[in-house]
Amino acid sequence: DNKAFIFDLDGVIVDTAKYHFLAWKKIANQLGIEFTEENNELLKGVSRIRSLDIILELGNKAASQEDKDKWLTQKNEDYLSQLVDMDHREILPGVFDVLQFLKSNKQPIALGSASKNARPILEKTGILSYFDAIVDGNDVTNAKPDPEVFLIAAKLLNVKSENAIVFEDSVAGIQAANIANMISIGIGDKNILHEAKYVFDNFTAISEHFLKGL
Ligand code: B16
Ligand code: MG
Repeated sequence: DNKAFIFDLDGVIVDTAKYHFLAWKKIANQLGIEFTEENNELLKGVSRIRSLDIILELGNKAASQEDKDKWLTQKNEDYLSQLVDMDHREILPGVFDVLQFLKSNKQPIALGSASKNARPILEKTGILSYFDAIVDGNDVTNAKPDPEVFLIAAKLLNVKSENAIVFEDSVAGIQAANIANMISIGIGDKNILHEAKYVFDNFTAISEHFLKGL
């Protein structure tokens, strides 16, 4: 049976978490809410709207929809301004080699990200052409751990769920892959991503032999 490889974006292909953090920290501090890197873990893989709600919950603050919309726009403009100079150097270690290996073995590749900024990031880093399908925050209504994003990707690539392999750095994303009955591969800390079928520190730890055996 045909397989498909689905990649999350932030924290898997590029380390944009640091830029999201700086932009959210500005908003939080503006509202008098303390926001640490540890708090930022809660936002990984989570949609922009839900991220703001989590920050407001941390600070025990209520806000009008109008204010929320204003902060969401401000956060995104700030985040995008930090991506202006982004290029291929931002691609995380080993990712390019794995994409190249899969491509040369004619394996279908998809993106499955919560971000609404996924396309420009793939373009800037020069890897857009590796993807046979892109499913991002503009295409889904239900955020991870809902499996919608990965199910749409598998459908676009015409593969059954059990033949789809998902690379994820967030707990919500691993749960989404598991709920979809896909093969979940965590990229990051084993203790945090213990629900994943396999976990690797990063892509340099993933061998061609392992990929072939999936
Ligand atoms: P945006 P992923 C997620 O991307 C990030 O992990 C998360 O921190 C972010 O809030 C979310 O995208 C939305 O991003 O504001 O650019 O639409 O990990 O699913 O690729
Ligand atoms: Mg991620």
